[in-house]
Amino acid sequence: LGQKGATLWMTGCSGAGKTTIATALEDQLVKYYGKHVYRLDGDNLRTGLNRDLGFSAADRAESVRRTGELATLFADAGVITLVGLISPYAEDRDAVRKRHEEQNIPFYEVFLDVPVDELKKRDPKGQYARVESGELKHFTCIDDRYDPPVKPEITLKTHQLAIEESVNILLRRLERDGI
Ligand code: GGZ
Repeated sequence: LGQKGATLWMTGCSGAGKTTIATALEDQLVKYYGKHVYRLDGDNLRTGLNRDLGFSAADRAESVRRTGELATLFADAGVITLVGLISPYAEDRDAVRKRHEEQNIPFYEVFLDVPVDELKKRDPKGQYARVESGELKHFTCIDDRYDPPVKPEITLKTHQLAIEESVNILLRRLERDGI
């Protein structure tokens, strides 16, 4: 039997650390555990598979749906998929969860829970400054809806944890579950 696939779905505001944590986790899973891992995030999806989608509510929903479907296909191929999308709407994330449950694929909703004040301080890409100046509108977690997960499998307060600590929490959970 080959490797068992799974999806770790990281949700949270821009700058919460989705890409950072996913990249660091991918490193560990590949280097020390020899796992087949693939990262799907806004950056590699929005230029290709999702290049027809913008940031309207309908487009974000469709982006989450497509990414969820892709993750289930990867799991079928034995790949551990690390998703990093803001994925702001609870109903879209719940639909992805349901698709995984229907197919018996382990699904972990990972909530990167960081206060907005902290995100504004971090502002690695200057996005929050652009929102502040009025240049950028309908920005998630500022003036566009973000539904915090109600029952996430894992919550990471990345402002209180070192990157390695967050990664270890995820690794321990996967180990515990035999993935
Ligand atoms: C949120 C936006 C928006 C709006 C552009 N709201 O800091 P970034 O720049 O690199 O991360 C954000 C990224 C979010 O893409 P996702 O595919 O993860 O979002 S979603 O799941 O909601 O579809 C941000 C940039 O795109 N961006 N406009 N209005 N983020």
